[in-house]
Amino acid sequence: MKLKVGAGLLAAWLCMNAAPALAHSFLVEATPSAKDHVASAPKLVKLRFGGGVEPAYSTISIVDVGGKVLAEGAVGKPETPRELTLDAPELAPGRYVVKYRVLSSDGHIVEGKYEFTVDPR
Ligand SMILES: [Cu+2]
Repeated sequence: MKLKVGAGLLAAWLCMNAAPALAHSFLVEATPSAKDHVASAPKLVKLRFGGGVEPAYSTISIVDVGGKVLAEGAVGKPETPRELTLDAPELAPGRYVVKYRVLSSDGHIVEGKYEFTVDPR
């Protein structure tokens, strides 16, 4: 039993550290993207992954610089199985962090985060 748990943890670790060539569902495109400066606040965050993801077991959050979660959730559509979106609340100018933790169709959890900035008008 102990061995089984250890093997599971190792598999998860391997997934998160493996090269993209191994086809796990890593983030391949994001809107707004990392380090983006956007003139007007985005209406939603859209993440596209390299493989299918399971919306029911995935979460995207928008967090302010103080660590406060402003929005959380993940919406997927059957016609775009590699994409997840999250509606954004009204965002004042400033820096924000997008965090994601998604279940890839291959059964692995993929997580990460990045920052974007809403520029002052
Ligand atoms: Cu994987």
